[in-house]
Amino acid sequence: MGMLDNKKAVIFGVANERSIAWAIAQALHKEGCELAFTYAGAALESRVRPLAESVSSKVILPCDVTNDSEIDAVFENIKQQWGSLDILIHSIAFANKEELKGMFVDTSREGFKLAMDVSAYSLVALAKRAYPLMTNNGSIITMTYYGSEKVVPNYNVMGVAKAALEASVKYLAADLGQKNIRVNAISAGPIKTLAAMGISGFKDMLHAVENKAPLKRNITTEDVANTALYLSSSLSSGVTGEVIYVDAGYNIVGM
Ligand code: NAD
Ligand code: 0WE
Repeated sequence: MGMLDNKKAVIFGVANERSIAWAIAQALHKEGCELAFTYAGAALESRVRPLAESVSSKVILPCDVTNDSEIDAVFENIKQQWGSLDILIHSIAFANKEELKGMFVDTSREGFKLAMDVSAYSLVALAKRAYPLMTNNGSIITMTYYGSEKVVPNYNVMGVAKAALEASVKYLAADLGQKNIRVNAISAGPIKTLAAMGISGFKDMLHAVENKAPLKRNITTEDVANTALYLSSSLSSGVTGEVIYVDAGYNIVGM
């Protein structure tokens, strides 16, 4: 008997087997949850489809979150195939590479808009379509990072987008609480995924965490997935609008 037997989850943000969203998908699957996956464009389908099929997923759909009609199609499909939805995992972020180096003051208007659209507004756009399907309570989970609250060199416009994402979590939680839908964020420490590739100094950040964090180690996607499982299940039935740190305790240390 699994903790999520008869539950249905849609997962946004698997790019490959290193993705945080993939670890979360596996943890939910182990507990008996049925899964739907989306991929961010044709180029990723060949990566995502085999992963999804390995956890018996039958609903695998394209979804670039900057495109409202693709988002509509995902939830139309879920409505047709499942009739209802219990869990939504949002594990998506994007900024142009040039915005993730140099000075924040040089952020372009277009770069700011794109980072905000993909990394923050997308949670609102997905929640808007998901909540009518969450008829028997629900849990919406997104991924954030400490750079939303403290200045992390080079995180730049992504820090501003994550601040907007975290504020959106609170406003969504306030709206959807009356429908018994909970909305929370996980603030993960740095992990070497595709989204960390080519970030200069990423290795040094991993070493800084090992030295400073109370647990004296970096976190894994499995650490994040365990907290996502808690937030997906009734174990967290009284928790909404929160940011939960899965960062080996890094954020509590002053020096
Ligand atoms: P990842 O590259 O595996 O996942 C990012 C996902 O965003 C990819 O699947 C990509 O396809 C998707 N995406 C980008 N643009 C999109 C668009 N327009 N439409 C739909 N999908 C789009 O990397 P990850 O580290 O697993 O990142 C997942 C989440 O975790 C992100 O929100 C990231 O900010 C957050 N996070 C990552 C770390 C880290 O150090 N890796 C730490 C804290 C939080
Ligand atoms: O949220 C993130 C990464 C988000 C991200 C990464 C990329 C790299 C490739 C968004 N957009 C892009 N665009 C690309 O073209 N993290 C929390 C990981 C991360 O990224 C950083 C970090 C950390 C930590 C960037 C600079 C400094 C620290």
